[in-house]
Amino acid sequence: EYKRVLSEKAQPFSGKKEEQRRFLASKSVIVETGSHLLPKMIGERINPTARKKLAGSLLKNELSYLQDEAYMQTEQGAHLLDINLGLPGINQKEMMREAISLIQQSIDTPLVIDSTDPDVIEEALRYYQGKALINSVNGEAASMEAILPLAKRYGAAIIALTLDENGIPETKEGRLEIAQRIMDRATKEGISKADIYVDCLVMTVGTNDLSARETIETVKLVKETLGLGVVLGVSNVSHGLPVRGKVNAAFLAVAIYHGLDLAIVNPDNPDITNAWEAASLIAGRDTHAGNYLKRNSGESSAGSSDAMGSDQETTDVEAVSRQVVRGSGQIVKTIAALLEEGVPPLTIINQGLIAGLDEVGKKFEAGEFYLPQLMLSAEVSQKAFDFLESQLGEDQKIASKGTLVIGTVKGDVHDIGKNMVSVMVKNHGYRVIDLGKNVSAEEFLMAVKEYQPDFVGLSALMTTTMTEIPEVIAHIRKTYPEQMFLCGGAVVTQAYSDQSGANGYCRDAAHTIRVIEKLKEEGR
Ligand code: THG
Repeated sequence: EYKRVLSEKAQPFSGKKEEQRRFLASKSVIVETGSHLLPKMIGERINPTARKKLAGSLLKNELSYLQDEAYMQTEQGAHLLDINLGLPGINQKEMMREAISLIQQSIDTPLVIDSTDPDVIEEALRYYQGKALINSVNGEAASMEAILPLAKRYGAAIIALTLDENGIPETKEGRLEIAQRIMDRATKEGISKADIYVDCLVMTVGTNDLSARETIETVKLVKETLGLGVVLGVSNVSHGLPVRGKVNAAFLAVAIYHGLDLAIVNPDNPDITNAWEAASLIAGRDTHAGNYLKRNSGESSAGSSDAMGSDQETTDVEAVSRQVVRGSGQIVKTIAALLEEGVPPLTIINQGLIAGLDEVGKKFEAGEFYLPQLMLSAEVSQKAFDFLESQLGEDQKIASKGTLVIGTVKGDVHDIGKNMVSVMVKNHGYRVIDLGKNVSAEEFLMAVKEYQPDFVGLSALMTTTMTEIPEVIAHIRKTYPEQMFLCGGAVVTQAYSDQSGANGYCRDAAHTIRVIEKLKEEGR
């Protein structure tokens, strides 16, 4: 059984879905890769050519430095570790065997076997427990003949370098052709397409302005036409330049946006790990910002626990409330079981859903939860409400606690805050009529006529549009002097709300619920 699963489940992504899922593994950790998943970092530091200190220790036959590097890179966020022991003057085969054995005794991180010598690669594969990644094979016949049968025999995945006896093609078409050649040969050998990662080859922008662009274009082309995984040795891009981290980080971000599966990087560099986190989020590869929040807020994402199967818990009403807090997709299943047991829907709503939302609201106000978590909980409880409604007969419909007409005032097109309020209020058992954004005073008036709401919510996010708030209130009160108003939005303050004649100022979605309940209490 696997102790940890570093990967996520397949998840929605606007880009093209891969045909097959791809995995690499140690004996206890599986890493799933894919252009819609978090890109995975391969720690590059076990490489004596580039790191003189490591070279020195290996020449003295000391492996403790190597072991420390393996451990530290894992701590710093590496999902995989590249093991390169290419150093004149050492018995590489023997050293590889010892290094693999030592590392996998103490560290769970799956390994990437980096050697040009097929004998060394085979020795590593024999001792490695898991699904390794071979770094690498290239388009030369001799390389393919030596490496591909090894990959097949040991069930390993391969990195396919897009170069051959003629060197590195300048253009993306040239590199694609080599990738295609290696793929054809590998599949003939019985290797799955899911086990091939194409290295599109990074060259320094220090000598050619367009080299990084060509590599990114190659990534796009390989993904589109071959549907293979893609890997890049990121730090090559800045060779010969000062302050290399800046260049590496920007390049990594662009590559991540275009679907890079694996990045060979130094995870000790915050430029790199920051770019990795943020670019993954921007690229839509970090579900509900789970990874970003985990690394930047102490609280882990609500949704991330799903993959761990921790939702298999007792079915009681408190479980529903915990699932709202966590944003668990299992909630409908739990509610179905509770209904089956005869628990009344209203109990599920009040002690489960609403209790959970209150908790989320508190965490948000305390700064422990962030917007993506609030959104996720709102989505999950909306799903739960819809399900509960669908299970009730016509005569049993849940009585609404009241009606809110809400909209963003004229001239203002920012509606994220308003949308949050809308969902939260709906989830608390109110009917919500959302008029959208850029809503005129006249449109608000028409809605009041039609729905006779308990509250009208006015949202404004800009200083230039917030002056609409008192105008709308005055306009409607000409016809409905008793109408209650709520207002809020980035620039709106309690003082401005009072001055505008609103009945309640709402700081955020969670606060809105409290304001509404208080106004209702007072109205009785
Ligand atoms: N593709 C594939 N494999 C690769 C590469 C690639 N393996 C090797 C290399 N490129 C990626 N690995 C490293 C490892 C260490 C360093 C860079 C790349 C490194 N470089 C510092 C430098 O160049 O300034 C040296 C620092 C030092 O001397 O300590 O550390 O592209 N498939």
